Amino acid sequence: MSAVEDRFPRPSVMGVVNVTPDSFSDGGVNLDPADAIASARRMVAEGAAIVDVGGESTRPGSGGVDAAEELRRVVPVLEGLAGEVPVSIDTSKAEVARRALELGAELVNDVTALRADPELAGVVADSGAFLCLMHMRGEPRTMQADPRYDDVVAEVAAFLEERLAFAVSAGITEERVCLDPGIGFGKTVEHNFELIRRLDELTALGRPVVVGFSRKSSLGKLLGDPDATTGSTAASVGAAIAAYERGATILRVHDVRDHVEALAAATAALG
Ligand code: HH2
Repeated sequence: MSAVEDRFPRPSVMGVVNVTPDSFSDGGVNLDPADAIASARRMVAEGAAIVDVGGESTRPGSGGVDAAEELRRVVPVLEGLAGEVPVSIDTSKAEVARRALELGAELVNDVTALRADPELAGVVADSGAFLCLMHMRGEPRTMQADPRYDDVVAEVAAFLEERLAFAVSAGITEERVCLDPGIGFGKTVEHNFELIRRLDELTALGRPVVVGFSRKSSLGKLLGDPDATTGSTAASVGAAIAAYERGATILRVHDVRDHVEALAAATAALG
């Protein structure tokens, strides 16, 4: 069983395929399985190391869907990609993860960091899959209502350290786990940028760090629109390159080609 850092050398790109009607930046684009499968294939052709398939939006204000609906959305896509495209399943539900792993998914990306479904840790442990543990303050429905921290980076680091210890205590191999500060999940614009600026405090936990700044509203707000719900590709690329320079291993992005090209240049320049 390889470690995350062997399977995903720095920098690796994770392409986002949301099979949802309501995701914040690409809702509806890939709701038809044929469209989602085509998007995933294109992302891998453009240089993505893996595609993250999700059937539930976690955008601010979102209420979530049940496992049956999530499975209805993602299973045809996973069946279409099986054996051909490396897949991560973006889910918090054991039932969805179990089915996705049967269909060949190699990574479970849980935005609740194993807090939502008590059975998910066992599913990941038994399968030997890779696991991404993400920080979120509160829940999607309410998380953007006045988020406050004394020290956002210290609090995110302490949370991720605790969740990593929990995962290991549940039988998950530490080398298979990566950590994610959860850009936009219960954080202000300033919190999000501070997490990138001080990303070394998260890489110090000893596990590869995933960053998903792509298209997030903080980028639109930074550029002067206080009501922005998304950010541009150019701003996304800028944030991704900064995160890479500060030590991120996996960049979770919607616009794969732009990020792959920018990261190739950044890697060549930074050495
Ligand atoms: N962001 C989103 C969803 N899943 N997973 C990780 N590990 N890190 C992230 O930053 C992250 C994530 C939200 O983005 P998106 O999937 O585009 O939107 P939605 O949740 O509305 O489907």
